[in-house]
Amino acid sequence: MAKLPISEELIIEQFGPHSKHVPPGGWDQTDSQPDRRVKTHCCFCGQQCGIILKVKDNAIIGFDPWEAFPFNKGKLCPKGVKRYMQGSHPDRLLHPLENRRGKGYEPVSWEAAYSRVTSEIERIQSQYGKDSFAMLSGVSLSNEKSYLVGKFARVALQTANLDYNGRLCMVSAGAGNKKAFGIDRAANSWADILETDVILCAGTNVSECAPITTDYIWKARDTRGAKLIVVDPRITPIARTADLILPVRPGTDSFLFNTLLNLMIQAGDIDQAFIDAHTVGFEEVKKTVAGYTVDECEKVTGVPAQSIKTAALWWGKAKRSFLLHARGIEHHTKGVDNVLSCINMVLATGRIGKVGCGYATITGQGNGQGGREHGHKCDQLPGNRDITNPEHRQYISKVWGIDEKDLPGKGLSAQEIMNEIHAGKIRGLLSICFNPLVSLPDSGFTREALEKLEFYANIDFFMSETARYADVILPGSLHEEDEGTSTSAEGRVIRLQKSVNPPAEAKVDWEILLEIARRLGKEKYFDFKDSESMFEELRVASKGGTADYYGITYDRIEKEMGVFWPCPEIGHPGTPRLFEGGKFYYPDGKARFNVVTYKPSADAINEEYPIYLTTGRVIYHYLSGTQTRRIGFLNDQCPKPYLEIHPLLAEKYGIAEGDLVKITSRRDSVQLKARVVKTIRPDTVFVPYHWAGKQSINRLTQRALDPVSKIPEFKMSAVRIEKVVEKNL
Ligand SMILES: Nc1nc2c(c(=O)[nH]1)N[C@H]1C(S)=C(S)[C@@H](COP(=O)(O)OP(=O)(O)OC[C@H]3O[C@@H](n4cnc5c(=O)[nH]c(N)nc54)[C@H](O)[C@@H]3O)O[C@H]1N2
Ligand SMILES: Nc1nc2c(c(=O)[nH]1)N[C@H]1C(S)=C(S)[C@@H](COP(=O)(O)OP(=O)(O)OC[C@H]3O[C@@H](n4cnc5c(=O)[nH]c(N)nc54)[C@H](O)[C@@H]3O)O[C@H]1N2
Ligand code: SF4
Ligand SMILES: [Mo]
Repeated sequence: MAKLPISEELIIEQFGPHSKHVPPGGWDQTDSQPDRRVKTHCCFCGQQCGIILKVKDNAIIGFDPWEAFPFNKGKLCPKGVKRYMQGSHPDRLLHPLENRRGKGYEPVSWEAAYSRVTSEIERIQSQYGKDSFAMLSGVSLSNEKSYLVGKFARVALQTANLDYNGRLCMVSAGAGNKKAFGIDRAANSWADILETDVILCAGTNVSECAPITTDYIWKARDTRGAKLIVVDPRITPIARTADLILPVRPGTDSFLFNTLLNLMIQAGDIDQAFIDAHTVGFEEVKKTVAGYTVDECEKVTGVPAQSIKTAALWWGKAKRSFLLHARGIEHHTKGVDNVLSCINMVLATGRIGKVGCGYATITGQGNGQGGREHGHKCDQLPGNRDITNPEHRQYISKVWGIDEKDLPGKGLSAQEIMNEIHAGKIRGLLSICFNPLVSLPDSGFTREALEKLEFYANIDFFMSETARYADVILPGSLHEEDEGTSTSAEGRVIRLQKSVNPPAEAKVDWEILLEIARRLGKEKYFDFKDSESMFEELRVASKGGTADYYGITYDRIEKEMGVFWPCPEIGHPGTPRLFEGGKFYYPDGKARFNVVTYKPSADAINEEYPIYLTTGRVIYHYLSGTQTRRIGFLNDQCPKPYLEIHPLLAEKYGIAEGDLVKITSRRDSVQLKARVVKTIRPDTVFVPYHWAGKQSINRLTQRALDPVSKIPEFKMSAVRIEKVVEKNL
């Protein structure tokens, strides 16, 4: 049944305007003395900076730097500084709401909301089968909640179709890491960045997206003279301080990395002893990369030949090196290949598992690391176990007290779930901590899919754009309203402390899931009284898996300010640096080389669509923007998306700074103002993605997926542009 989502005006009328918000006690904090100071972590990115929240009554009124926390030592970026202003925002969802079909939303009792949710789950599943009801989750959630969601979907809903928003984020890196190393985590703590000589950042806007990492890179440069190489089609703030910029054409990274490796092999700059002792499969890779020449690389990637040679020389001759990458190389239909081509280079030079030598993908969301380990991925069970592996299934079934036959198998990934909703095969959806209407590609398609759902329940603390399509909205908890653990980009498991209670009738997220499970008759499997009891079960469930948390306890984390997994026993010190002594996580202890051959993007450039569009982030906003678009200061710095375009390309189309430009892909068009900058390739345009509706760049992106990781190709769409002549009104 098609539903009429309520209008923007109605939302504003009911929930108040965004961003015009003054916290209790006003902006001037000098009059308000806190009752308590709570040591916890930032709710936003995967750096998980330590922060001290100042609490008065049941409100966060400010923060202090937590200088003793070893990762950020008190430093914070603008989002961390302003995050405390969300809690008392007038848009905060305070009561369960029910959609009155075109007449807006009405508050209902929890009893009414719960009974609607459970009766719809039961109706849809009995009519169309268990898998016709799907669940989508997110990794802004703690480890405990991620674990609970995995168990809830498999045991309470008994559906195979559970996936998470990390599918749009960490999965190419995850699949590449597992294939090469047998484990999926940054190989080092960031302490090794400080000890290195060459740092290569591929497809990561470090200064805006992982701001504290900038500090590590700059320290290595200032104290050791470390060289910085940046691979990015844009000259981002970190690139402006680089020694060498490789301005790669979007989607061509594997060509570049294969060529770099070829040059190093030719120059004898590889570590044959390491390759022989600790790896498998080098000869095949060597044969393949032999076909990747500098001249060809220059043509395909657009990077000048001399820069390619310099990069190979610097990396090749270095004694110590550290490679960091993020979504710029991962958000592609061959994201996993791109990751593997980087890892091949790291392995061939043997610079991993040693002081100052390493490799890491920079995680995205707050719990982008822990959230990809404990079982809310469609193919995964806790401890990064495989849901198709009979032994893994047996082990987890035993921990959960269920019969292995009742444990669902591998389900569909996030985009595939949306495809099946669109096809009318999945009829019901429960989502928590995910805003797919803004964050999935091809949002016209996502909108059509959401309209087709027979029943949709959404757990969030704000009315996200996706929540507007829900039949029932359940008000959940902000980060500071619950406790638990999270795992940072470094692989450090840290403690989140509860600072305040959820306001009005809002509830802690996990309480909502436990109550639904109880009403579905599955209470005995969900006997949790608090986050710690969930963590205790998670420890056991992860034991013996590659992501082994068994030796980590709440107490230990607090005393040690974080523990690095794997940590298989209570007495184990944790593992800040993986692969020491060349020991990898395959039964034979060896790492795997993987043959990568360059393949072009799924969205071909041609005369009709001659320009590369890539998308990403700005420092002031976070993901789909539901949170940061509501924080006045952050929103004021960057209130709207824009089209970043080089002067040469702008001139070709008669576009000047501030002009309105229509951008059209094979899916749709949007109109945005031009920002003419010299810091981007002249064949490429960039748009940040944090906005919804007419301003959403995901109207233009494509649904094509990487065949292994199932990540969408956010970083490359073929588009055309034209100047819009604005009428004078
Ligand atoms: N301020 C802020 N910080 C964040 C977030 C946020 O929303 N806002 N989100 C967090 C999350 S979930 C994530 S995943 C991370 C993302 O962190 P990043 O991956 O660093 O950020 P992005 O902006 O997505 O993309 C990074 C860079 O990739 C480049 N790029 C585009 N196409 C290509 C290509 O084909 N090859 C190469 N080599 N580079 C390319 C872009 O120009 C961009 O500078 O940030 C985290 N931190
Ligand atoms: N074009 C383009 N699209 C992209 C990307 C890109 O680079 N370009 N990046 C992709 C990436 S890397 C990512 S990670 C995704 C992110 O995409 P999403 O996961 O959809 O983005 P979020 O804004 O984190 O949405 C999470 C929702 O959960 C809510 N939420 C946050 N914390 C909690 C919590 O603790 N409890 C509950 N109940 N709700 C919570 C927020 O209010 C928000 O509505 O977007 C992807 N989409
Ligand atoms: S770097 Fe990330 S974790 Fe640190 S304050 Fe900024 S958003 Fe928060
Ligand atoms: Mo992400």
